[in-house]
Amino acid sequence: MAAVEGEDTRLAYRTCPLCEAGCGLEVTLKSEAVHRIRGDMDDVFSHGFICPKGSTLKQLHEDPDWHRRPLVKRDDVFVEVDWVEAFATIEAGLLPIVEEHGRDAVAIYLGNPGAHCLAPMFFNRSLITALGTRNRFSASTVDQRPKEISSALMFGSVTVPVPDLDRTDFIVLLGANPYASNGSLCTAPDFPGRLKRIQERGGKVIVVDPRRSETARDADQHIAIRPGTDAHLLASIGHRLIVEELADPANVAEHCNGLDELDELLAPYCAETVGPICGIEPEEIRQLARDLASAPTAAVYGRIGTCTQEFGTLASWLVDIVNILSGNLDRAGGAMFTKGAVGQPSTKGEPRTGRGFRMGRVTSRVSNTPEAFGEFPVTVLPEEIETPGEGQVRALVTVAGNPVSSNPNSDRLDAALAGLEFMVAIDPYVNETTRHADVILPPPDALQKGHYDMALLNFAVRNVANYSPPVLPLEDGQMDEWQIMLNLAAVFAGEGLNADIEATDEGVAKAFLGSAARDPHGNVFERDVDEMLAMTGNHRGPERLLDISLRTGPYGDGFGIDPEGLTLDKLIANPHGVDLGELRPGRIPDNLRTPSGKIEIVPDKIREDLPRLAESMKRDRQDEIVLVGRRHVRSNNSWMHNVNVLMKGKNRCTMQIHPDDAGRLGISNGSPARVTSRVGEVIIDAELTDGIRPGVISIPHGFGQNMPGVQLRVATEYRGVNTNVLTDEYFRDEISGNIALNGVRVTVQPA
Ligand SMILES: Nc1nc2c(c(=O)[nH]1)N[C@H]1C(S)=C(S)[C@@H](COP(=O)(O)OP(=O)(O)OC[C@H]3O[C@@H](n4cnc5c(=O)[nH]c(N)nc54)[C@H](O)[C@@H]3O)O[C@H]1N2
Ligand SMILES: Nc1nc2c(c(=O)[nH]1)N[C@H]1C(S)=C(S)[C@@H](COP(=O)(O)OP(=O)(O)OC[C@H]3O[C@@H](n4cnc5c(=O)[nH]c(N)nc54)[C@H](O)[C@@H]3O)O[C@H]1N2
Ligand code: SF4
Ligand SMILES: [Mo]
Repeated sequence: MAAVEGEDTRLAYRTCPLCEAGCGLEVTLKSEAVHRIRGDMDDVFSHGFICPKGSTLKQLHEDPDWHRRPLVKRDDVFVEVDWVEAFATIEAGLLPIVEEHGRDAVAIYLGNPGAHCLAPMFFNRSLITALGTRNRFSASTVDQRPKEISSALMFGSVTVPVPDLDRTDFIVLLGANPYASNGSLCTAPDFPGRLKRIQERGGKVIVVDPRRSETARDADQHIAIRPGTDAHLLASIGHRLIVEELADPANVAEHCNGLDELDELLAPYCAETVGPICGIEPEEIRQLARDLASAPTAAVYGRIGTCTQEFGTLASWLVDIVNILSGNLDRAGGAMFTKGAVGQPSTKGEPRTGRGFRMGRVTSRVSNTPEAFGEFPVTVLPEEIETPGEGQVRALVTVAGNPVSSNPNSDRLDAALAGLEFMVAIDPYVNETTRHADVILPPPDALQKGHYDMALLNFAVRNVANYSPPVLPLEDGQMDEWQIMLNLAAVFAGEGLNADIEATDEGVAKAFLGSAARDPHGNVFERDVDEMLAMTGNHRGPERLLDISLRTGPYGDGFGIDPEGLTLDKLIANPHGVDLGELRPGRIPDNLRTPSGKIEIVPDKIREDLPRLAESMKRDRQDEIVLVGRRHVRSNNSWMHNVNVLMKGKNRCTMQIHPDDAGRLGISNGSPARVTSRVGEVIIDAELTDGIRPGVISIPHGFGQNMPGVQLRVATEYRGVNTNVLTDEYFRDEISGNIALNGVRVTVQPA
């Protein structure tokens, strides 16, 4: 914080928590009120870049619908109460359910903003442990779970390679539209600018997307693929690289198990067969393989369109397979591994070995769906609530999640939530989901919380560390998010309302230190926990845990061993971030955590699922109309539609349809259309555009706040519908159980 201009004006710096880009913001305050927010020109990573959402931390802070005090529902109406009463209501409502029906009767759902927020990142675990339920769910299974699984199977931990945007000569983006999303599982502020610079230095950008997205429009080549067929395309590229002897995985070959199996496994996917399935000319597939192989460096990158589809895990796996075959894995300009400052699994423990990854240790009660990473896919949440019997879910806790909007078959889930015996939400808003809650515990807004993008900086295209302290203090009556979480955990654990959360917090800190001190490969092996704890000074809560994680991480000061190393105080002294340099090649094999110490090229789960892919080639897709999603830069999943400045302009919640389809179906531009799937129906304005492939319609998600009981005065006025009324919880990726939001079969008629 530096003093500037007038006496009561000050500047503060804050990393934007809204999306994965993590842009640096410069906040100008006048008389302690937010005056202006713009890009921080001195940020070591974003250099001033900002999108239209970044400055709206001000509007979020001032939003009258963002609650500051707890809400309790009485006679169907939410009333403000103090914190003691809120926790007492939870104790009285939830504990009897646990006593009578056991801990599995309470489910927990963790939502997306929690991955951008320090308190949930550090203390979700405490909540889960205190709840002791097996019924754990998160937004990960409407998102990136297939990629997490494919990489964990191959590399032994969630070690996701990212395209080396700043050095690559050739990038293929599948199912990603970073011009709107600003990137995902690839943290890169100003992703669009980084793509343009690839072209400026003579490189090529190829976009594979059923829509001519904003990113596709500026690309050198756009391949309008049929939704859900990316795995076929990638298998075909892999096959081509092998048969034309273009494959050259030399740099990692000695660290791979099972490379030679690929010849046979990919054999069915010759371009002639696959072309008509993907709706791509066979020669275009062959040429793409050759271009990939001949580019000096190249990276293939797949995101939400390749994950949230029928073959999500196979497609995610094949992205890495093609990068390996083309010789671009773990190489400058290729697909590389970030080394985050807050220890990733791939920088902890013994290098080149580990326990590897296992899933399915338990299966869900109703449909026997396997867990992964301790969670069941959300696709089974409704059946777990609806189906009577021992272990039935009767209560729900949500943390930063809006499943009624973001999960498939929303009408079914919405009805299931209405039937719960008790529900608690840690959430600022009364929205589609939290209107079902009995108690809502609102966290402070982003400007009132410290921030470090712990999860996403592990997928960054540069190694960077940046911490932002809170810009504004809590108001009277507000509680910090981590204190909300620890108080709630105490209630769950039966410790009542007078639990000593300072002691719990210290216990967690000691556990962190203890685990670091037990790692013979770490930098504080056998050090004294109390001595290290004392060195964390006055930091408490997530800040103290962050300090510990930084100091015991790969760039850490090791509690005094390396005075140049990172500490939280060092980050506080560097408000524009600390640049730890470009990604370095040669991370393999040290970052592998498979039992074999090798990259498992064909994990069993993958081998078992490949026949399903082959079988799907027989399917007749000719007359289908399928649904895909899209994002807009002024929107953020479901929860920023209450920000007036972002919602201005023409209706964005439209059904994009190709004019040929529209003509055949009798639908005209701007007129309402009725879209029907196996599970539901919406009526939505049609937008005719030749920027979408025939046979495909696109509807963005996150709209449809106009439901009884929702208290969002801007969002409820917006003309939008919830596309997840159409998505089908039983149309999912086999291995992960992740929802297939893209490629959903629908019928379209004039309304
Ligand atoms: N059809 C379709 N559906 C999709 C997608 C799609 O592409 N198409 N995308 C999917 C993806 S990728 C994702 S990640 C999910 C997101 O799914 P969810 O995480 O379930 O939903 P969000 O819309 O992100 O809602 C976030 C909730 O967190 C609250 N919130 C905001 N800030 C905070 C905070 O600081 N603390 C707390 N405690 N709460 C906060 C908001 O009020 C809101 O209720 O949606 C998925 N759904
Ligand atoms: N402005 C904004 N930014 C966001 C978000 C937001 O809601 N708004 N959400 C954030 C979150 S939680 C996430 S996970 C990321 C997601 O970031 P991205 O993965 O970039 O997501 P989208 O922008 O939805 O782009 C997905 C693209 O996939 C295409 N697609 C659909 N089906 C298929 C298919 O089968 N194959 C192929 N090849 N393409 C397909 C769609 O047409 C679309 O253009 O964005 C994050 N950033
Ligand atoms: S791109 Fe993402 S991180 Fe950057 S300002 Fe926009 S919302 Fe914030
Ligand atoms: Mo997401």
